[in-house]
Order: sequence, then C-alpha cells, then structure tokens
Amino acid sequence: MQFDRTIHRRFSRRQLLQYTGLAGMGLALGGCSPSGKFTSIFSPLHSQTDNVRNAFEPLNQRIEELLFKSQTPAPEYPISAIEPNALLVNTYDATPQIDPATYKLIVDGEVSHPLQLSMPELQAMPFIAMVIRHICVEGWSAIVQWGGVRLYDLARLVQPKPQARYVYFESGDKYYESWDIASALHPQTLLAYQKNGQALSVENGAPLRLASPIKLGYKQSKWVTRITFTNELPSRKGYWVDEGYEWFAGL
Ligand SMILES: Nc1nc2c(c(=O)[nH]1)N[C@H]1C(S)=C(S)[C@@H](COP(=O)(O)O)O[C@H]1N2
Ligand SMILES: [Mo]
Repeated sequence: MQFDRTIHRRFSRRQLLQYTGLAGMGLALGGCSPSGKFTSIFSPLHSQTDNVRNAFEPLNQRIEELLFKSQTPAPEYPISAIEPNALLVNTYDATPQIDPATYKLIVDGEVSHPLQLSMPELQAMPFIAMVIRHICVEGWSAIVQWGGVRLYDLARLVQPKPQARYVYFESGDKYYESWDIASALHPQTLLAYQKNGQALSVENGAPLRLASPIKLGYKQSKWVTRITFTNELPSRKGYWVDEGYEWFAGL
C-alpha cells in the first residue's frame, strides 16, 4: 500500500466540508476547550474555514519527520488469501457489551482538538481496507481483511502536539495498551469496524478495534473506548506487557 500523504489535497472543498463538518448528517464533532468545558469544534468559537483548515493540516513537523523515517509498509495479501476461520478469538476476560448506538470514541491528551466520535462519525471518514497477517504470540496466525479508518486520519483531526510521543488505548474490558506514536500513525494502523468485509463481531472487538500488520496480536486492542496522545508512558504500559511481554512488539 502506498502511503499517500497528500490525500487531503485531492478532496474538493465540498468533500472537506462533508467530512470535517459531517454536513447534512446533523452530527458535530465534540471536544474539550482549554478551559475543560465541552464544546463542539463547530461552535461559533471557530469559523467553518478554521475547522476545515485545522482538520486537514498535516501533522506538526516533528511528527511528520518521525513518520517519514519509520513507515516501511508491511506485506498485504490479495482477497483470495483471506483465511476466513483462522482468526481465533483471544480474549483474556469477559467480553464487554458496548452499545454501538451510544458509543463514542474519546480522543484526547496532548492534542489541539480533543474529540468524541460516534460510529456514524467514524464511518463518515475515509474507509481503508487491508488484507494482512495477524500473528499471536500463542503460536497461531491468520490472514484477515480489516476495514476501518486510519489512526493517522484521526490524528489529523485532533492534531497531536509536538511533544506527543506515545498513544495510549483503553478498552471496554479494562484491557489497555500503549504504542509509540510512529507505529500508531503508520499508514497500515487502522481502527477497524469490519472484518473480512462484514461488520466486526463483538468477540473480535466491536464496535472498534486496532488492527495493524506491524505489531503482534496483543498490541491490537479490541473494544477501544479511548485514545490518549501522551508525552510519557504511565507505569501500566499494556495488559500483556505488564506481565513481561515486550512493549514494542514490532513485526
Ligand atoms: N480488549 C482486548 N483486546 C485484545 C485482547 C483482549 O483480551 N482484550 N487480546 C489480544 C490478543 S492476545 C490477540 S491475539 C488479539 C486477538 O484478536 P481476536 O480475538 O479478534 O482474534 O486481540 C488482542 N486484543
Ligand atoms: Mo495474542
């Protein structure tokens, strides 16, 4: 897959407005103002032009440079290579039941525009599908197609600050993970809501999970509820990492 860092330039102004403003859907991207008060980024505090510019600005130079150095694509496979039953459900504890109708993904931390996004809002963002190999340290792998949004595209909406170095993921089952920002913003790191062309099942992480060919299975949090950009890692780095598994866990 080619990482197209100029994709935003191909959007027409109308498309930009539809995507960033989710115009016509009656949806607003919410966020917290510096005062901590919950606001919409489409509140009168910002002009519509500002919203469009902010949402599609490239990431700050420090992060762009980091990404440029680290973004070698991992192999992708043709649709015919998908192994429909090979992905084993691997959940350490009870499966959480998240109502997709009321679900909101929180994106916050060291970002200029914290957001809360519903599934329709996430689904209005550019859709990416990829067929990759999922590898679990327990000794199995599966070629799977994931569909969803790039974390990179989400980052362009929230605009991580230059000091952001890590991305922390909280899940509905109390699972937690942390990634280096370059891996999190790799073009093949997705927040997936589809598996093999179907809506993601609850067992596999619905409504939203991480999927990436550059990290081992345990880094790929299911039922992601909150994504926090941060400049330092907390002592609890990851559910399996804290049991002694490698933190970076790159492939
Ligand atoms: N929230 C959460 N995410 C998780 C896990 C989990 O137990 N809880 N297990 C991890 C492990 S070890 C693997 S291999 C994959 C498995 O994904 P699957 O169950 O959809 O096959 O999810 C990862 N993400
Ligand atoms: Mo795993």
